[in-house]
Amino acid sequence: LDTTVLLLDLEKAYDKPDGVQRGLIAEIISRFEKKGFYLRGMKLMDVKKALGEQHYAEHEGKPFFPGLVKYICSGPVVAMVWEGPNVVASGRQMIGATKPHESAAGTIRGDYALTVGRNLIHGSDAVESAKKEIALWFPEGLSQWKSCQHPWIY
Ligand code: RTP
Ligand code: MG
Repeated sequence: LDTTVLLLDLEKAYDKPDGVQRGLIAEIISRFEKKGFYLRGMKLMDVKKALGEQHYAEHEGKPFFPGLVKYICSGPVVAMVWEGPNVVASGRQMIGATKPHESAAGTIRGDYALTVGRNLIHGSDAVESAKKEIALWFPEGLSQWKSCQHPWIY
């Protein structure tokens, strides 16, 4: 089974409503639960600059990099690990395109975000990136808790 890391941004944006003010945490978690994925880890945490830079290292040197790191470090995030068949690909579909105006209606960004700089949620873009990101965001490891063993639910 694949796993994926999702970071729900809870930043208090200066110029627009944010995840906390709009109460989107439960909504986003609910979509992944209803799809049938299995929650392996979740925490609310502040993000230090070094972690933000490491997380977005692939974008270092791009003009939006400093602002992106500042953004992810500017408030607490909810870091989650979800598990299930093809969860990386499915998760990216559920999140929607990077630019909210290109995200399909029905996706998280398509339904709740307006601009690329405040697109609510990160999702690992490949199984390999997910492995690295799980190590980065959950150095303490994941719980081995299993919700149930019914074969039709993960
Ligand atoms: P993410 O990594 O956050 O899940 O987003 P993504 O894969 O859909 O997009 P990616 O290309 O990895 O970009 C990472 C984040 O950088 C910000 N960005 N800003 N101003 C810009 O042109 C620009 N381009 C990207 C977005 O917040 C994007 O999610
Ligand atoms: Mg990305």
